[in-house]
Amino acid sequence: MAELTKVKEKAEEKAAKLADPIAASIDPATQQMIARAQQLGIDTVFDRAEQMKPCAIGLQGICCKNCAMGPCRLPLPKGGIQGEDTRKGLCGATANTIAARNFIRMIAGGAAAHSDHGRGVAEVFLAAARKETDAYKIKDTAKLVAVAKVMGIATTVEVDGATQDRNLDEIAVEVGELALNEWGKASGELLYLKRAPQPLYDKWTKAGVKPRNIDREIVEIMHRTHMGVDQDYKNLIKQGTRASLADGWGGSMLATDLQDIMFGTPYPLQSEANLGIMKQDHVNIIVHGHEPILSEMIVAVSQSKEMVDYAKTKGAKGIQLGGICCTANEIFQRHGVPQAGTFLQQELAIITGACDAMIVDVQCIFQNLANVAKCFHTKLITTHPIARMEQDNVLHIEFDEHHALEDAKRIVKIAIDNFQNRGSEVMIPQYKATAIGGFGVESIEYHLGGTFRGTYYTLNDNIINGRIRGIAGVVGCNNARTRHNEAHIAVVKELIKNDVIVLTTGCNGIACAMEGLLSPESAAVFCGPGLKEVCETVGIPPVLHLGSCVDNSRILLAATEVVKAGGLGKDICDLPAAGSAPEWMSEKAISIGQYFVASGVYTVFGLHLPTAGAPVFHDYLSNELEKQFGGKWDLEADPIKHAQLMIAHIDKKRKELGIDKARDRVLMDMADRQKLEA
Ligand code: SF4
Ligand code: MSK
Repeated sequence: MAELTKVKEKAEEKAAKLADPIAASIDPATQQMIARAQQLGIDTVFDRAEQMKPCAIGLQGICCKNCAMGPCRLPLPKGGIQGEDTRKGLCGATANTIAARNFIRMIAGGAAAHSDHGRGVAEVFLAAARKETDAYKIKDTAKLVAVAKVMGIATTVEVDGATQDRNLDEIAVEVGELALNEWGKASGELLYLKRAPQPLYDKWTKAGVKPRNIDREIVEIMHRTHMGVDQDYKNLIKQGTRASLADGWGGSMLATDLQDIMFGTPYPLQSEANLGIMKQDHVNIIVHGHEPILSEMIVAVSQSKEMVDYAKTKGAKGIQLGGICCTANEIFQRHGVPQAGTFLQQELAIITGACDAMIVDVQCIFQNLANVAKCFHTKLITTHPIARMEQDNVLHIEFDEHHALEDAKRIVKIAIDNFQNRGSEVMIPQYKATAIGGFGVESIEYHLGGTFRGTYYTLNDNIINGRIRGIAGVVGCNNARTRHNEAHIAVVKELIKNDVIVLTTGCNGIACAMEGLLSPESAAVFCGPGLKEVCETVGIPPVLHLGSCVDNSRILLAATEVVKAGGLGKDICDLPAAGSAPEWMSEKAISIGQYFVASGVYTVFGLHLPTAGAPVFHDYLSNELEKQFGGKWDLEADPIKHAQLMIAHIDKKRKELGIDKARDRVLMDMADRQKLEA
């Protein structure tokens, strides 16, 4: 506790700059834990956001540090640009060039993160297919065959004139090899681009943005944005588009498919969300990060009788597993493991004093976790070779698919052994909500599709008749520069109130779970009459949880299925649909935003965009991209206006499709029916 005293002293020095817990989050568990941290003298991201303000020039995307003659900073003149924009860096780079370079470097970072995750999955998949590991298996053979067909792999053979199913092991090896090849193949284009509606594929061809392989597009961004290379913001964003498509229709989509085949395609199941899922009398293990390669093994081991019995020998009643960030989404959608919290709650999970181990892999992990863990008994364990921490209280246990179960056992055992070391500083906030997760392209088809048609017919029908006004994908992070979860929840509630069904992933999914919006009962409370009727008839929540950040690819495929089912246009951009990231913070969000836009989706971000300092480039993202792909970027920090922009776009599309009148009729019919019932 010497460490705790030291941190307390430091925090006292800064006492004036601590966050106001109520202003920092809408979530009572988070408010309680921020106050608890402050009482213990431990700083959290909420306090640090008070103590350090962002750089206004960087925020607008107009600082270049791509060579040692800079950083060159190009602030907007007071009163805005009058006449010609004469701002330039030492080399002459304009604000548009600088903002475009920075923007596509963010895409490169985001696409690299998703795609490297995907590559890791593909490598483990191939090892499983070749039976080089006992820990990972091919679980969903129906999805294996479906994916093989998409990849053009034969799934049947002719034997003596008769057609027979091919050996699944052989198919799996071919799928693994072909998938892995997508990262570095020498020629051609990504295999999955053909999954898009034909008009969209044709737009990509015309614009010259079809990705050649995943790695190449990311590397090319780094080359083009090197000092003195690409100096045309239009050409720069063209490469940004190509790399983002390599993410959405490449690395992320492959990650989702291969994970589903290995770990099971999600189907709806019930769980709980928020810090209150942690239990005082259990060993609490929190898994945080992104890759299910790790978390799947931790789930398997911590649920084993051997480990539960072992926990009991140490005085615990059992093992409580919980997730943070997208790892939470992964194990929630496939196993119903509760979600402990969103991105901004990671430090707070340790500050409960009841976290016996936090196991992390890659992405969205605060380095400050190590400092917080020092104040408690918590074992912080890094597991990935590319993501280590310098602090000496962090254990590194490298996870390897060839001995994954042994690694997982070792880690879970460390957590159990640590249970007895808990101090008296335990405070678990008693807040949690019931949540249903595990929706996907397949389960939406099952719940909302026609039983006989096997398509999205019923969903389309309900959109056409106006009970469902439209579809929104609301996704993405928390950001400590705005009140935790406020915009997430306000945007989603405004959408469902207006009969827009919401598909959610990432930390928005966890925020909605914490708020009770992933329960079917929430339809009666929060939805407009049309959506409420559909949800109650089918028994689904108005907000469908589709998984983690890489699972945004499920939204692309669900939109494609809606197009295929007919009646709502010929391309994704024809649909009454919109995308949103109300509290974004990561580079991955920019990559996702760009591939949504390039797939025809009107996409609104909250907070700000790092393009405000380059109005011409900003305008290009908003208006010119729409001419090429039918989708466009927009920005609105106010959550209600943000949702209203999406609804206005949905209504515009309904009008273009000629189904705007149907909605008026349906709502009139509903009212008439209610009158009759009364
Ligand atoms: Fe400045 Fe040009 Fe160097 Fe960027 S590349 S830091 S704008 S000189
Ligand atoms: S975890 S990328 S904070 S959604 Fe995928 Fe959440 Fe954003 Fe990380």
